[in-house]
Amino acid sequence: MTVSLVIPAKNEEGGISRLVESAKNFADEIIVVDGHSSDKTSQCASSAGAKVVSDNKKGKGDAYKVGIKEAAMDIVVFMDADGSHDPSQIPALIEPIVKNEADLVIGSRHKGGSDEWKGDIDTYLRSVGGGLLTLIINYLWKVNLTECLNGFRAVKRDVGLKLELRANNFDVEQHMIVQCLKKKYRVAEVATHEYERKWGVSKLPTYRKAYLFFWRLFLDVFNL
Ligand SMILES: Nc1nc2c(ncn2[C@@H]2O[C@H](COP(=O)(O)OP(=O)(O)O)[C@@H](O)[C@H]2O)c(=O)[nH]1
Ligand SMILES: [Mg+2]
Repeated sequence: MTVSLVIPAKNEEGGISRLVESAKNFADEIIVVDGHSSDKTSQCASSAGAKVVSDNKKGKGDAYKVGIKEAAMDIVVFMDADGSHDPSQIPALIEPIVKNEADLVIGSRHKGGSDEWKGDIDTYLRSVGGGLLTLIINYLWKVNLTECLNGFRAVKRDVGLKLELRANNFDVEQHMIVQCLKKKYRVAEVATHEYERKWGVSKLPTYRKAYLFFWRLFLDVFNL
């Protein structure tokens, strides 16, 4: 099966070229969805050989939707643009789809470890919040996931196009899982490792945006 790699990127000029170069052996096409970066993200990605498209200025979820529509291959792999994910893990990530055992595969940091969890308040909040969301999703949709927020994931393109994703922001990760489960698609997990962001700064202010995730779950539970 062929792979489209979709990389949402907002102000990631620090290393996007290297990332695109290092991913070439693991994808049949690379699409960088630029979030109207004020730096040279778009030019760097394009010179490194990626196809560059722009999102609609609504956030990471918006970038995912643009990326899925743009992708032309059998499987769409999503990977962050900050060096947190290792492209050499793509073959392992897509394996359950290739074996026809899953339609969506989430990279699990619980199973593969994360260098971003440093024991400070910010990562503690992310860990507790993410754990609570996963617990509720597991309980309501009768699954056994260890993780619902990792951006390193793979979905069958035809399934991705049918998901009717509404989330436009960082809440897209959990929403994609819930939409799959509601539509009876198979969701699997594979252990992947998360590295520390290697350049630039995070675009997710944990305290100010925490409500987003629980609000999305509320909307999803009540089909709003
Ligand atoms: N296209 C696009 N990408 C975004 C946007 N916001 C964040 N990203 C990208 O989404 C990925 C994850 O964001 P990041 O700031 O690392 O979040 P964190 O890992 O939760 O701290 C990175 O590749 C960002 O560049 C956006 O509004 N548009
Ligand atoms: Mg990051």
